[in-house]
Amino acid sequence: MSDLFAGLAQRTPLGAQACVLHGFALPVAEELLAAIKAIAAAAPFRHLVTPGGHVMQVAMTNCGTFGWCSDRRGYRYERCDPASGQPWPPLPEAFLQLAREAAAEAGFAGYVPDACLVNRYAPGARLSLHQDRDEDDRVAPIVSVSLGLPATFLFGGHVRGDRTVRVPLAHGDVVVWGGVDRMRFHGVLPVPPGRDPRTGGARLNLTFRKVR
Ligand code: MD3
Ligand code: FE
Repeated sequence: MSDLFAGLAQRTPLGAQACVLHGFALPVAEELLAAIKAIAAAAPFRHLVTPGGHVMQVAMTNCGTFGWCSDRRGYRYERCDPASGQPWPPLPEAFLQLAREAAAEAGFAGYVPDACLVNRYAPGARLSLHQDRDEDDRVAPIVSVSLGLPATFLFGGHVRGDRTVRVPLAHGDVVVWGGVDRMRFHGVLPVPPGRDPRTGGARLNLTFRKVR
């Protein structure tokens, strides 16, 4: 990714330490999609069960040292895919580079994630309001990359009942949340129906995290 493009990316602030970098991933989008295909071939997308016994609408897989898992026993990070017993696929170099450059652009220099959760939303799928609290590091940013169908992101406060703002996210948008904004409640409204040959008609989201 060129520094020139990074400097030109349109930015929308969401909080003191959170912002949308519009189109920041567009130059590498096809490379990311090819890498997601390879990851899903080794560690297939699956619908996890929550501790409460609900099947998640979003299909998930992981790459990196740690992968996010959920079952009746709880939420946690695991070094191996419970479906295969094998380590999660490694973080592709293109993922690491994009995450590092987006974090730096948002004011977080030296970002090295150790986990990437890959979310796949079919039309109609939603992610209800939650906090990401399974990581040891509660200050390092989370970097999120949206691909495929557009969606509306809900950005809340530090208490579940706080008002939320709606943020439209399109193919290639990158969002960075760290510091004081890291523990905000957030979610995704049901993805509207649409066609997107690039992703087989889905919304894909990469979320980079620093777990340890
Ligand atoms: C905002 N994923 O996987 S981006 C998740 O689009 C998740 O798939 C959504 O929420 C998605 O947990 C939203 C990721 C995200 C992660 C952490 C945040 C957004 C955040 C922390 C604070 C505020
Ligand atoms: Fe989240």
